Amino acid sequence: MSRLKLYYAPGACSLADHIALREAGASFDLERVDIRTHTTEHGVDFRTISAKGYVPALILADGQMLTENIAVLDYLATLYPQLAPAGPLGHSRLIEVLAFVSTELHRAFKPMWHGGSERELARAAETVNALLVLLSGGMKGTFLFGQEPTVADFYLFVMLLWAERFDVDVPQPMADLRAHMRKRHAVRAAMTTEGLV
Ligand SMILES: N[C@@H](CCC(=O)N[C@@H](CS)C(=O)NCC(=O)O)C(=O)O
Repeated sequence: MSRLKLYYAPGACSLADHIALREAGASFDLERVDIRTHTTEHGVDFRTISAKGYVPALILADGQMLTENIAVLDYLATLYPQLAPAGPLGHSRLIEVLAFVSTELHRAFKPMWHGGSERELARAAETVNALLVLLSGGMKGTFLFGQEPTVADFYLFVMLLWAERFDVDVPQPMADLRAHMRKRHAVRAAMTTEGLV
């Protein structure tokens, strides 16, 4: 059995998993991946490690690899229940939000990351804003599920950093969530390690 190991790219969606590991106080290793060249910081072709070629990829204590952010964040929330919403429907609600963030919100940024036309960028910004308005309507407190953040907030936080980067307007509760998240020790540590601050 060994430590968890996260393959990440600075500021990418893997930042959510990185934050989760730090918030949980986990012992883990990190390896940076250049997602343009698919090369790890040790000069290895990342596609020989994960055929999918994208981050996050989490190596579990028994050596298995887990990919797909919904699965990785769900795994971390199961391992560290303080990062999951409570209640009988907690797990289903968590998956509901993770799926929304992944398949609706994350996907909506594609034109911004992949050189969309002016028109596509404007439409993407509108979509991101509308999705965030929808999500903020269901917030139960400062964070999505109340006064403590869960892995879903970490994923959402990365999307809110991307919104800032691409000058997308976000509703006030989302701007507040982003500001609260930024103040957290684990978040600052993760962002500093990734060279984002
Ligand atoms: N389906 C994957 C997508 C992950 C993803 O889009 N990762 C991006 C960074 S945010 C990446 O590594 N892109 C590089 C590539 O696709 O080659 C998931 O949900 O985890």
